[in-house]
Order: sequence, then C-alpha cells, then structure tokens
Amino acid sequence: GHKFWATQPVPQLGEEAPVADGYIEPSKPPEEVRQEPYPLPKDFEWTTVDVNDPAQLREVYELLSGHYVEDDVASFRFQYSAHFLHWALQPPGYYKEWHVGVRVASNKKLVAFISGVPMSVRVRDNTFKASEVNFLCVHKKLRSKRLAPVLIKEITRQCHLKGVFQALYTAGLLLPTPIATCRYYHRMVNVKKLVEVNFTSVPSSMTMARLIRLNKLPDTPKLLGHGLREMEERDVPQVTELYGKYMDRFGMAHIMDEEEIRHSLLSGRGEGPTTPDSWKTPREKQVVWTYVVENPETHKITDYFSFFSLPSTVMTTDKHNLLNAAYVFYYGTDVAFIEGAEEDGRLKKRLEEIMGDCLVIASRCEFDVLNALTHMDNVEFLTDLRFHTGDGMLNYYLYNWRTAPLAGVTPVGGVP
Ligand code: YNC
Ligand code: MG
Repeated sequence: GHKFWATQPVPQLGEEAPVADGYIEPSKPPEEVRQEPYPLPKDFEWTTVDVNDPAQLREVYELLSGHYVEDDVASFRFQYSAHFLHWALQPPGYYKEWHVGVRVASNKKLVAFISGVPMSVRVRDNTFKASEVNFLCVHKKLRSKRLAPVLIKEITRQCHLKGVFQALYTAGLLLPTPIATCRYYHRMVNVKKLVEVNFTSVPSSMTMARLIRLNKLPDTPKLLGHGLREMEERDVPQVTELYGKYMDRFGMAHIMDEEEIRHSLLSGRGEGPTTPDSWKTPREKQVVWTYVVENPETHKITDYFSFFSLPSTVMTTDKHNLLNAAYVFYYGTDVAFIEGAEEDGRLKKRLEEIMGDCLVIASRCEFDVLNALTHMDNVEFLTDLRFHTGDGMLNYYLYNWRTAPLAGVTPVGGVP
C-alpha cells in the first residue's frame, strides 16, 4: 500500500475512470492554508534556496549530482548542470519560496530538495494554473526515513500559499495514478563511446564498424540553405503562435505566452553571438538549442525544433566520466495544419526532415546520444530516424485533478 499517497488528493490505483474532469479537493481561502512549516525530524531545518546566489546554486547542483535519479542498474545518474538548474527553476513568475531545501541544523549541509515552478496547463478542455514539481531529492544516507512525504507536504503548502492547488509532475516510479506513461527512445550518435560506457552493446550478429556505419549521420543539416537557422529574439511572436497551434493537437499541454517561450527556447542558450555556423558550435553555458525554418520568400516561420543538454555521470567505468545526452524538447511544423497531411504521410515526412536535422545538429555539437520520449508526435519519426527503445519509462501525474488517461502529452518544462 501507499501509506502517504493514500492520504493525498490523487486518484487511487484501480479507481474507475472519472465521469467528468475536475478537482478532487476544493481550493482554500488564504486564511485557511496552514501558516507554519511542517515539522522536520530534529537536527534538520528548512531553507529557501536562493538559486541566484552562486554558492547556494552550487549546493543544489552538488546534492543532485551525487544523489538524484539513476537508471535501474545504477550505471548512470542525471547530472543537471548548474546553468540548467538556474534556468529551469526560474521561468517567468517563479516563486523563490518554491525552491525548498532541508539542511542539517548543526553544520547547515544541504541534504534534501524539492522545487515547483508555476505554469499554465491545459488538460483536455480545462486550463488552469499549476505547479510543476521536480528535483525531489534526498541524500542517500537519509533514504527510507519518510522525509519525502514531508518535502511533498511542504511544497504543497507553499503552493497553496500562492493560491495554486493543482500540480503536475513526472517520475519513473509507478505511483497513484499516472495520466500517461511514456517510454524513452535513444538515437546513438557516438557509437563507440556508447559501447565503452555500456549504454549499448554491439549485437552478436554485427561488428563495431558496421554499427558505426549504420548510425552515421550527414555533416550538414538538410534544411541549411532552405531557411534553417538558429531561433532569434525577433522570432518569438511567430514561434509562440506556432507552438500554441501545434500543442492544440494534444490532450495536455503547457500553455505558454511570448515571455515563457522566450524563457524556454531562448534564455537557456548561453552567451555569445548568433553566427552563421552556430549549428556546430555550442555556446558557453548553453543548455537549450532552438532552430527555426523560415520560408525564404514569405519570411514566415514554418517549423521550429529544440533540444536540451542533460548529461549523466557514468558510474561503471573509469574510461569516461560523462555521457553527453541531448533530449528532444519542443517542436512544431505548419504542415500539421494542412488538411489531410496527417493521413497522407506529409506530416510524418516533414517531422523526419526537421528532426533529422535536429539529430545532425546534436551530433555536430558532440552529443553522444539524442533521447526522446513517446509523446507529442514523436512516434512518427523515432523508428525511421533509428531511435531504439530504451528500458526507461516516464509516468505523468496530476495532483488534485481528475481526468481519464491521455494519449498525447507534451514535455513538461523539458525536465524528465
Ligand atoms: C517520487 N519520485 O511512494 P508511499 S521525480 C512521489 N514521487 O510513499 P521516503 C515518491 N513520491 O508509497 P526516500 C517518489 N519517490 O508510502 C518516493 N515517493 O505512499 C514516495 N531518489 O518516502 C513513496 N527523485 O522518504 C512513499 O523515501 C514515500 O527516502 C517514501 O525518498 C524518495 O522529482 C526520494 O528519484 C525520491 O532522492 C526523495 O529516493 C529518494 O526513498 C531520492 O521514505 C533519487 O515517498 C532521486 C529521485 C525523484 C524524481 C520528481 C517529481 C516529484 C513529485 C513529488 C510529488 C509532488 C506532488 C505535488 C505537490 C504540489 C501540490 C500542489 C499544489
Ligand atoms: Mg527519507
């Protein structure tokens, strides 16, 4: 049984599909929200982490680097960069109170963390404010002591204090009750390294040379010279519109205005000028890469795609320290709005073109692998672009919102 989750406003496992969508528990007026933090075991204290203070950002980075999500057999552990965390934790309208840490009272060491960021989410026909909860982490030495439920209750209280009563979160773990489950897919880029770190192995029916040849990528993106370029500030209005229209295709989506698009797709891009060959030279501190296709005649943005960098620590060999993984993020194409383009294969073809270029760019930027989930329209291009099925699953959850399971979901802030 789930001692903690059984007490929370989430659909319990095995519960019948709801007849209508809606909240489970009503919102509370501000004066009815608990005013005091939840008690922690003695020797620990709450802290609001200021991620604009480089020293505190570093503490979160170090906690997560050593103790965050690992794969099932402990070969790899996510290693979000400090720049990534700085970016992901501060979208427009963020609350510093939603960056919740736990310290050891005596020496102030940071030993646990949980965060929320505000977002607008549409689930079927309902759009509401929610908190996207992520980066829940407890130091390995403090596991199984029921600290996680205290962190979850405290972030919930902090959300309630800001008038937010719904949340969205993802986890590999099966909890009550997913609204969707996606599988991870992987496209090998640096085959030799992926074999050396045991990310993959050479099938017995094959040689390394053949495996490398099979996965070889062109040196230049196909759409270069046909309107492909890095996204720029002036593209924000058109990309926001294309993003919104494309997301209408799915049962659940993150609703973003221009400011949020600018944050998600441009502000994580790091420092340095836009250069004609920016597709092969990552910038300093770059965590997100975003490209558009501009029609050379009409100057309309017809497509865009993006990916972000999330390396993993390699735990099983000394040969390499880091697996440099890129993850497919948001994308969209106006081919989706042409009558019949989905049925006659034109949408699939266009997705293969733009995501094929996404792969080429990730390769030229020296990523080892490009990962994607089975959400949005990804299944349209995964197989033909030689992605293969991974072991990992990602479950999507809503807190205090009932809805039947969804087929098409979209990435949640880009953080699995
Ligand atoms: C998890 N990932 O089931 P029951 S994902 C939610 N999400 O409760 P203890 C989780 N609940 O089953 P430990 C969870 N993992 O008895 C465990 N739980 O009802 C539940 N790992 O607590 C679990 N990060 O403290 C059980 O467990 C109870 O010491 C057990 O701590 C867990 O960020 C954890 O995977 C995950 O750092 C902190 O194992 C620890 O094991 C750890 O005895 C490595 O807890 C890193 C890792 C999780 C990544 C993520 C999303 C989190 C969502 C949390 C739920 C948010 C709800 C919405 C709140 C806002 C509402 C509003 C408005
Ligand atoms: Mg614990």
